[in-house]
Amino acid sequence: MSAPFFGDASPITYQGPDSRDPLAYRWYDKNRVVLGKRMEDHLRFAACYWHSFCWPGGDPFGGETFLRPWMHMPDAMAAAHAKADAAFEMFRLLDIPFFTFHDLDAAPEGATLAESVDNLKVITDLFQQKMADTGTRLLWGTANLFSHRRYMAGAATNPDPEVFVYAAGQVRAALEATHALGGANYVLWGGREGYETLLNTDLKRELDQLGRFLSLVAEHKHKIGFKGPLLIEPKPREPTKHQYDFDVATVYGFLERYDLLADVKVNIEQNHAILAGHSFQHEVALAYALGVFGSLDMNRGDGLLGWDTDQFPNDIGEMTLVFHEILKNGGLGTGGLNFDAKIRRQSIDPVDLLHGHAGGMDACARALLNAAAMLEDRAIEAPLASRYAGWDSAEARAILAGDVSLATLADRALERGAGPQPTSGGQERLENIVSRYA
Ligand code: 3MF
Ligand code: MG
Ligand code: MG
Repeated sequence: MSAPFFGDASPITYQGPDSRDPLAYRWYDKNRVVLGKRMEDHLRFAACYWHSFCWPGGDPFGGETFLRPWMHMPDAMAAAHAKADAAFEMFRLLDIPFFTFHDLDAAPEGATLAESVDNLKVITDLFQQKMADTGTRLLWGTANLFSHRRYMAGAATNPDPEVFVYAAGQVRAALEATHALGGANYVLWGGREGYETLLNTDLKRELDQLGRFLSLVAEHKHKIGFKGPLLIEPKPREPTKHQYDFDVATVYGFLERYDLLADVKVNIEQNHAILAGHSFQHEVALAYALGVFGSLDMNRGDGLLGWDTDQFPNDIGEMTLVFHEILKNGGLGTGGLNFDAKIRRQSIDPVDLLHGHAGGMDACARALLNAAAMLEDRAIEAPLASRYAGWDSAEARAILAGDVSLATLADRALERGAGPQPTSGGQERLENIVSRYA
């Protein structure tokens, strides 16, 4: 066991809204019961391995700023152990119930796939032991099928079937590691599953390849008895110009075409929604409406930047609307709130990681409370129900049930003379209601 990475930092605890302690929870009180459920069980927070423990702080114009000790150790497996020590130290200090990781975040890539798989097995055992010691659980695991140059033209969608085969090797190992650790879900983000130009891309073939790959993963999931859903993470672009998993609606159509709806749901991320030209609330509402809501990556973008900045969330207004969708649809299910978030490049102190996560958790807790109050008062639900009340009549229900022909409706419209009168949508009134809560 190496020296504590976070020095003498003490565990972060709930101290109430009036606390002046910069490292305290003001709203996140994990045992507080909200709408019949403990806050911790509503929110199911997860810290991700990659941004906090694998990213060195580089950007396109400059390299490492963080200088983490495990990034400068000659023995890659010893470094993986030191990294795991720091990660579990952070989980404990935050009292965060879950974590998430990619295969290559946890264990180093070997000279062959067999070596990489062996490395992952060693670290899976280490995780198992650390999880038993601390009670930390795994929200999801995943495989990195986008960083290595072999994947530059895609993993499942690569023009070379050998790359598809290699990706299958990586995913089997990562899925089995996730299963061994009791993971609640398994994620597939298609970072390179897209294209830069159609001049060198056979789009039809690539979609078929992606459909086949996911079907294979679903088959294997059943074979090993993994119960959680597979989650696709929609994102319209970055790194590729056009990604096949563009947004929730596109992913839904894809899942339907390849008959994957029984096994695959979506993992939604705020800035991916924005990059696709949607609001975060839209993507969440649509996923629930289509029955494919899986989980959330709870980080945000920057309104002035056109790329995915993966910042810790702090827009309480936006999050209140998202939690309202979550609560009215019965909660996160097997999903959770994963901070796929990184501290800024200048935030070089270990304690900055604690500030980022604790602030994000607190912001979510506050938004949850706002949304719960709004829902309990039926503040938005009641006006919504009355707006659609006409559809509750027997006559309207018969239309939706398919019992009435177009000709019958047309004759009815002719009989009714002047026709329906429009009513106000009342948007301003509704926005003001939300402002009372958020
Ligand atoms: C990229 C992402 C990804 C995924 C991760 C897990 C590197 O914008 O959001 O983070 O969340 O690969 O699927
Ligand atoms: Mg993400
Ligand atoms: Mg992202």
